[in-house]
Order: sequence, then C-alpha cells, then structure tokens
Amino acid sequence: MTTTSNGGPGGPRLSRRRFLVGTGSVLGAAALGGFSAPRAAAAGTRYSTSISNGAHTQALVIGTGYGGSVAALRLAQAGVGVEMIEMGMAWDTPGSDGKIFCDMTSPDYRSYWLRTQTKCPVNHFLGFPIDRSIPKYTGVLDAEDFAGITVYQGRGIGGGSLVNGGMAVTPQRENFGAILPSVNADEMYNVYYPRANAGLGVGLVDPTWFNTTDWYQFARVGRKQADRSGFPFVFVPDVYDWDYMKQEDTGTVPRSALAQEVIYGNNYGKKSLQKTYIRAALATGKVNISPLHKVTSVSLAPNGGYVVLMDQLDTSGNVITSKMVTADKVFFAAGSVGTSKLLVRLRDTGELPNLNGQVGQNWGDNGNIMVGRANQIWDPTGAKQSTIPCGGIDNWVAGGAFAEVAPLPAGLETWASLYLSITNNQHRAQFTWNAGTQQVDLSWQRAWKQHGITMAKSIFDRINHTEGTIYRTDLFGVHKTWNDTLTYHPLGGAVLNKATDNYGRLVGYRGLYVIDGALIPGNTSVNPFVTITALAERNIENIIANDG
Ligand code: FAE
Repeated sequence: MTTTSNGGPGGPRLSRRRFLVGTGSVLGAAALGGFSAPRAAAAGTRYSTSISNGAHTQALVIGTGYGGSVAALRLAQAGVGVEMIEMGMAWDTPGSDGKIFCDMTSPDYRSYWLRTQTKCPVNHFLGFPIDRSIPKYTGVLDAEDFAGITVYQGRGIGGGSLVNGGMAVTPQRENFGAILPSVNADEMYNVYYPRANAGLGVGLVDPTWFNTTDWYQFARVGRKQADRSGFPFVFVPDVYDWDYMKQEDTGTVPRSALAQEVIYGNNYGKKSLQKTYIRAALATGKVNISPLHKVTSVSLAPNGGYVVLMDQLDTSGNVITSKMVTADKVFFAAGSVGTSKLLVRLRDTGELPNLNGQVGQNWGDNGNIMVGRANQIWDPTGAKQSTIPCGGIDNWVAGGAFAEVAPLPAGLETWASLYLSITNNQHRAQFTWNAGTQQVDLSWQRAWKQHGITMAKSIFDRINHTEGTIYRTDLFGVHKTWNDTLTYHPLGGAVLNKATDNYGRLVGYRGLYVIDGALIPGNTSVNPFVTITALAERNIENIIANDG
C-alpha cells in the first residue's frame, strides 16, 4: 500500500512503506523537556505508514495535532502500541521548487485544503481582492466554512502546528478559573504548563535583537503606540527557533520566518510538532502514522473495543479505498471542529447513541477579531517583517481584549499595523446533525462578533485617538474595517467535565476519549495551543495511570 507525497500535481510521487526517523535520536519524557530545535526543514524525516485494512491496535488516535501528539507520545512511552490516523498529508517531501511549503505571497497548490481559490485572511489590499485560483489539492490550510464563520485549521501531520504563528502563551493565572473551572490550577501551573512549554520548545525573542532588527520594526511601532496610550505591551513566547531567525537575518541559513512563510507552512525555523512531540513519539518505535486517512466512523465492536472506519484519500481528495480497523481505545484528537463533527454525527446517527447531550455544545471562536490601522507617514512598519509575532497588547482585565501585534509581510511598506485580537466574547454555538443535508451545522451567528469588536475597540479606539490615526478599511473588503468572519482558534464542542469526565473520558462509553481543543469551552484568553497541550498532558497521565 502506498501513499502519495506532496510533490504536487505533476510532481514526484513517492512510495513509502514505513516511517524513518531522520535523526535516530530517542527522546524520552525527560529528553523532550530538554529539546533543542533542529535547524533544518522537516525534509529528511519520513513519517508515513498506511494502516492495513483489518488491523488491530491497542490505541487509535484520530488526528495528529497537539492533543493527538501528546497522547501518542505518552501512551507509547507507557508501552502502548499507537496508530495515528491523519486526514492531511505527511508534509515530509519537497515539491519541485525544493520546498515543502509555499510562502504567503505566492500561495500555490500546497496552500489550501481542497479549494480552487485561496481564501486569504487578509483578502484585499487598497480595496483590491488578492485571492487567486489554485489547483484543488490536499493543501495544508483548511478554511472551513460554516454559516457565519470560516474556521481556519491545519491539515497534515502536526495539525495546527504546521500553519500557526507559534505563539505559545500560558494564560495569566488569575484568568484560569474562567477557562477550565473544573481543573486544579495549582497542578496546571506547577506541573502541566511547564511540561507543555518544555515539550513544545517554547522560547522568547532576544530583546536586544528585537530592539534593533529591521524585521520587528512593525512590532516596535506596536509597542510604542501601546505605551503612549497606556496599555501594557508584553513579549509573547513562541516555538520559533529564535537563534535560527537571527541567522536568517545575517543570511547564513535559508530563510523561513524572514521569507514570508507562516500560514501555509514554515520550511525551517519553526518547531512544529513534527520536530517535537511527533518526532519523540515515532522514536519510541511504538507509533505509526497514516496520513491522507480520514476517520468516518467509530462504533462498538461486538467483542469489546471499537470498530473504526476510515477513507484513504488521494491528493485531490478522492477516496482511494476504505478500511476497517479495530482498537481497544480510541482518542478523538481531530481538533475542536473535527472531533465535534464526528461525535455529533456518531451520536445522532445511532453509532454511538450513549454520548450525552453536551456533545456539540459550548463552541467558541476564542473571540478572534482582526483589524488594521493606518499609521502616520512618520511611523512606517517596514517592508521587512518577520512572520512570527512576538508581542501583544494586554487589556484583558479592563477591556476584555488581548491583541497580538501581527505582521503584514507584504514585502513592501504598507504603513499598516495589523492585529489579531483575542476577546472575551461569551457567545457559544452548538454543532447539530442535519439529517437533510447529512452534514453537521454550526449555529454561530456573525452578529455575535460585535461583542468582540467592542472589546477590541477598547484598545484601538484609544490608540487611534492618541496617534491621530484611523482604521484601515481596505484589507478585508471595500470600506470594511473588521474581519469578523473568521477564527484561527476554534475551541469546545466536547467540553471537559460535561461531554466527558474531568479527564476527557467520553460519558457513555469506556475506552473513548477526547484529548484536543474540543475540551475547552470556547475561550482561553490567549492563544490556545499551550493550554491544549498542557491539558492533554494532564489528562493522559491520569488515563494511563487508571485505565489499564
Ligand atoms: P489540531 O491541531 O487542529 O489537529 C487536529 C488534526 O486532526 C488535524 O491535523 C486534522 O487534519 C486532523 N483531523 C481532523 N478530522 C480528522 C478525521 N476525521 N480523520 C483524521 N484526521 C482528522 O487540533 N494557536 C496558538 O496557540 N498560537 C498561535 O500563534 C496560533 N496561530 C494560529 C494561526 C493559524 C493560521 C491557525 C489556523 C491556527 C493558529 N492557532 C494558534 C491555533 C492552534 O493551531 C490550534 O488551537 C491547535 O492546532 C488546536 O490543536 P488540536 O490538538 O485541538
């Protein structure tokens, strides 16, 4: 059985039978904590296997993002055999340009999941649309449309870690009670957040370099303006290898963050999960990963355990073959949307009828709102911009908003400051099964974003007043100020202690678990993946200790 590489339409097609771990190093739990980033692209590491029809596994993990990777590593270290099933590609093979991923300014077939046109988050410039046609392909970024909101998600081995900005933020301790009320905060802050930060390889930009490099002029403008309006500007940790970025600056290594690479993947410096948890999981020898395999069903097996059905896809999204495997335990780690969609359908079509009514509830957008400001002519933000954000404006307590000072790496001077705000928007939507369309719907309403806009304005109205500046109205349409139709941070849908017990065991079934962002009820007050990782570390420890 073979899978297809990301050589692209007409590109190389590789046959892979077993994964090969490039470095051969075996990272245990302790070694993972002392992780240091590889300086090269993921190329050279071959991940993929292709699970056999009829196979049996002790643990099957659906999805290879943060929750799935933590589960796979810790289960494998406990001696459990794990099969990871991933609908996206392996992203371990360069295309004909020698790169695994394309950059933001020239999105190609690798950019979007099964779209024929790009759907850029900043989709206009000077009022002109910038989306373009692309070949339909199993690209790395999914812009999944629901009524009222587009949910951006990573597709491939590594999930969201392939496409995100790497901002690795531990929430303020005082906000934690509102994020996960049933979880012991002392344990999280003493044990699991530190473990997650170590495992992910989180670090901070060198402030001296930040203060002088052209690549962060945009962020220094953001800091200056926050200061002048009386808002705290905070440096935000990231999983990018900051030493590598300095070398990018001096031209001694291939550029990645400094070459407009981020939301369609990053070829070199970012420590995606492929370089951290997944590498360590594969090095145990107990984990296989099958890319381009999409789980479609989970049901009780007659003699115990579960039957899992899946479709193997080609790079156009067609089903090559369908497979049936069995597993003693199944971990749903398909991301907030993927896990919620699967569980709602399985409950409401009668495959897992004992799932409770909380499944599908409490979904939120982490209050995401995007906006641009037009700076004065004497405040250029720079033609050179690193794609990796490293700072934010914190007005959470007073105004309900934390604004990431985001890059706009257009390659030319724009005088624009771009922000992705996380706001304390309390609206929560619900996933429901639509028997007519045979799809899962989401009840999100676009008007709900107005609450987020109001909170974001608590920061930007004041900055505009202080600076004598205005909002940009040309970045998200014509005369459109706010991008109020997207989220990068889907959270909830199978919430901890409601749809599951307090450690992610699904109510109604033994041996079924949720271990991803679906557990978190809609908001983390900051960027979410450190919390998703830390919660997964906490839950899997309890599951391994108690569930045999
Ligand atoms: P996730 O990472 O989404 O992994 C789920 C995996 O399951 C994916 O690989 C899917 O392809 C796969 N999957 C789904 N359905 C199936 C199925 N049926 N069968 C097999 N596989 C399936 O889940 N967060 C931060 O903290 N900091 C940031 O700077 C940041 N920037 C972001 C920028 C962008 C553009 C985006 C899209 C997200 C960003 N995020 C950021 C959010 C972050 O990546 C996200 O919260 C996590 O990736 C969610 O982790 P999960 O483990 O829940």
